[in-house]
Amino acid sequence: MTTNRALSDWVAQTANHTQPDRIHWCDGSDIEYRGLVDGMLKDGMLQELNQKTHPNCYLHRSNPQDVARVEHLTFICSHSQADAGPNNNWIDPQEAHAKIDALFKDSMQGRTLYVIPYCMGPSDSPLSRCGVEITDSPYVAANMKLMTRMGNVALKRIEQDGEFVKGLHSMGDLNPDRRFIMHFPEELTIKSFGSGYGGNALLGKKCHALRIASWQAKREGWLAEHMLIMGVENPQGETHYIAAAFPSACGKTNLAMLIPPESHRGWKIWTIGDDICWMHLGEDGRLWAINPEAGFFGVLPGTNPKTNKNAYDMITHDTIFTNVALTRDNRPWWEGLKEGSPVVDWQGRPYDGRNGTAAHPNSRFTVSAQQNPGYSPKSEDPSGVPISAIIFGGRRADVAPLVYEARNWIHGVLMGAGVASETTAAATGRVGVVRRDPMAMKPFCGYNFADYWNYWLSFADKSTTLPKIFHVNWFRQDKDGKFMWPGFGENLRVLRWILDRCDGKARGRETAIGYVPASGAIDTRGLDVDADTMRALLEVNPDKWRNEMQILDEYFSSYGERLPSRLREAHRQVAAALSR
Ligand code: OXD
Ligand code: MN
Repeated sequence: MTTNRALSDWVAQTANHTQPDRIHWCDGSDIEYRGLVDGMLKDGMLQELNQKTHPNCYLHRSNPQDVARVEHLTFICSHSQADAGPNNNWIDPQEAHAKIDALFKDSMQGRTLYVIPYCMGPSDSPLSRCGVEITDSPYVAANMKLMTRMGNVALKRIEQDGEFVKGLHSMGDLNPDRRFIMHFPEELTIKSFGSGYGGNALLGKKCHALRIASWQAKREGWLAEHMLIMGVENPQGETHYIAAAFPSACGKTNLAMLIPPESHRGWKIWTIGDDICWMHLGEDGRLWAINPEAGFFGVLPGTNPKTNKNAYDMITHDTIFTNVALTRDNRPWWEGLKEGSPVVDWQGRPYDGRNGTAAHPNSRFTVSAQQNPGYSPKSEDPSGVPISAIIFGGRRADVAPLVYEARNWIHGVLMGAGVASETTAAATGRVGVVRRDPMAMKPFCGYNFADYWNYWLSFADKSTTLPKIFHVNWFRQDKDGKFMWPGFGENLRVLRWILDRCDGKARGRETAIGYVPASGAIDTRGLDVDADTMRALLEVNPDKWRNEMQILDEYFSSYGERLPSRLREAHRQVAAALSR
């Protein structure tokens, strides 16, 4: 089926080990997708939704024990434990292979083995990289068709390039005690067993495009980041591009698809990507970004025409819904939809409000990016787009101001390394506790964070035209627990200040932690946010910040001697400024 010997040998060995009934090489065609869907409708893996209101939309109900990423079962198996770092779970690669290979033995009996060649990024871009996922899940194959450039187009490139990331996946019996997501960066290999959940099973996404790619990027001189990419077009028709990192389920998809409010006629937002960003240093010293993905695997709760009209519109057809509730007329439903009401919950039980939420808090849609009304044609540009500003953000009820700007690249790396956020339902575990999530990469960096920060810092030596770095917090609350900033479309006002700062046009006020907008520098005309609230949103409280820097210091010390001295020094400077 392929001229690439390494690939055909690997498929043969895997089939021999896992003993599937059939082997199917995915070509990526629409006919093939239809066949996958029909097969799953027949065996109950998918269920048809109301085809009048939602043509070609289907519901998948996952095993209730398998609804999110499982960070405690995710491992980076580099040769040296120090290379994986305190930020990752680690097992010796030999031991890891032995452990997981034993689980794969005969695991595909009675099933079809799908070979899925995929390309992360435009298939003609030198910035793209390919992979092949072997899986026994038709749900994974169908999702990969929506999420990546999949099939013949990728196989052709693999045959030209020779190199590809190997990803082996089997559902096993979905027993959480026999579930592991293992990464072997030095071998460009992923092995994932026992979960069908997107982040654990669609191996092109978190496993390849972040964990393996972050390691590969360091080796090759680029950056693989957990960032959305968006274009902001002003009324003069000029578009500037922003890359923004937020922890999971903190609104990256909403920001990437922002609809300008009424007060901002003439502005337009273009979406390049909502989750992952690969950036390369161009000859002009700027960072050029591509979205390696071709689709969205988005969080549903909270999505409605007010919060994200483009997402709401794009998922009315040709979409796979996972773990949503159903209305009486068989339409998908989730909390925050603001229309209809559920009669069946995400587990297929009659909904009576007594068994928790109707949709799972991490219920998802999978859809091709082409369906987004704001999809940027630049997403297909092999050169990518030049990034003017990098934004870091977290979900913080307190401490972090609405927006502030780093003094320089090194300070910006400190800002990114200091990201902390309240946890969400995207991963198993408690929701709402503040945890450190540097660059929003805590679950996704494929190597030691100390080395990763050092690598980020090294860009300061390579270019003088890097993007400016900012931090935002849309989630600051007042003493009654009410969000102070309206968010959503109004976030454009903050993006405008950011881009104007990049252009040297907006006023900033220097504080110990960086520049915040000077009074009146953020346009609040027509907004129901008074001057006192604005002051509170931009407040930098020295006591709270001294405490924040102390906690960050303790966190940094867990990286020991490997912590880059430039980061230590940047931290010392901010701490000193706070004590003045
Ligand atoms: C995601 C995540 O699914 O970050 O994008 O969990
Ligand atoms: Mn994500």
